[in-house]
Amino acid sequence: MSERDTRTLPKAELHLHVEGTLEPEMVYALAEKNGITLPFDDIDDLRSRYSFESLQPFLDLYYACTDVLVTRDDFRVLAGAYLEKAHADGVRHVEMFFDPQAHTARDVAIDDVLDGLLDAFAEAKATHGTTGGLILCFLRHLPAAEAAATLESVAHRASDLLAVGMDSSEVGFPAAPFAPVYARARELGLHCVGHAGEEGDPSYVWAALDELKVERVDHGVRSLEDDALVARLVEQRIPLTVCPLSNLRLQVVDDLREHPLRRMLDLGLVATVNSDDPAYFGGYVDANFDAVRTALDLDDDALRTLARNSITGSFADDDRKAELL
Ligand code: ES4
Ligand code: ZN
Repeated sequence: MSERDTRTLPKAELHLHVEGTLEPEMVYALAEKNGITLPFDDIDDLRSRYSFESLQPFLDLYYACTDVLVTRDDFRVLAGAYLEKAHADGVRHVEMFFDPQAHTARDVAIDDVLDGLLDAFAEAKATHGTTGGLILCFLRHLPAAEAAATLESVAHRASDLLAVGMDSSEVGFPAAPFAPVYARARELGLHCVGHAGEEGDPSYVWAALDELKVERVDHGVRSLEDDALVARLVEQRIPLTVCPLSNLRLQVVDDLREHPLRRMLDLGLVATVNSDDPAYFGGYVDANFDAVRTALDLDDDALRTLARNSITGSFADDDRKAELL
């Protein structure tokens, strides 16, 4: 299958941080519009910083750039630009992460964040028929009490959300304190997902499953170090939202030819391919498909399985899944 063909495969994107779609040009345009001084000399200086030794240096840059997002329209424009690119890559359904605490900490109203993102989804639905929704992520490096307060602040709008998730720094930040927040999210009718096993060892994936009761594991690549964990993920058909170019750029893998994606498929795991933070990691979803197709020499069957997994692993309703499969 050529790059042209992977692009036309109907697929869902299940691991995409909308703040991670902030391209350098938009960072500078929004900074100027909103009167924000950036901690970089200029756009070229910003561009020179896109090489990361691990997750944390990336997150530091990601949060610095996020500060340019202020108004409802900023969020609409950001998400709208992503949804257009995703459509061109054959993405028909998007479950989009956002980090409300990165915005409310700067006194941006959470309603403006939600409304701007929902505006973009409404436009994409009208223009392209794109379906999907929002996944509110808790920042795991902050106290669970702050996550709980964030969730309560939008509890009256739970129907505007699809799920809750958890992201940011992983190692050293246990999941267990967030268990009551996840229980509350379920009470509100929300699905539950979470980042685990990106940099963290398999114990982080066990904790996401057992403490948070996640229905999907975001990344999860380190799960392969634990056979019992793999057996559990296969048995329960828990989807893993894998992000190959992210793993390469954050040095989770040294070389894409060593990426565990092919082994994951061979083991019967429900693996999917996603772009994570495409503005930072060198490409949107089709670039990720293309990179693993080449590096792992994936055949057409494997590529079709990955696209199908993204649809079956989504929270779309059965009618929509049937349409896309
Ligand atoms: C993230 Cl790649 C990654 N890992 C954890 N948290 C994140 N937030 C945005 N991108
Ligand atoms: Zn992520």
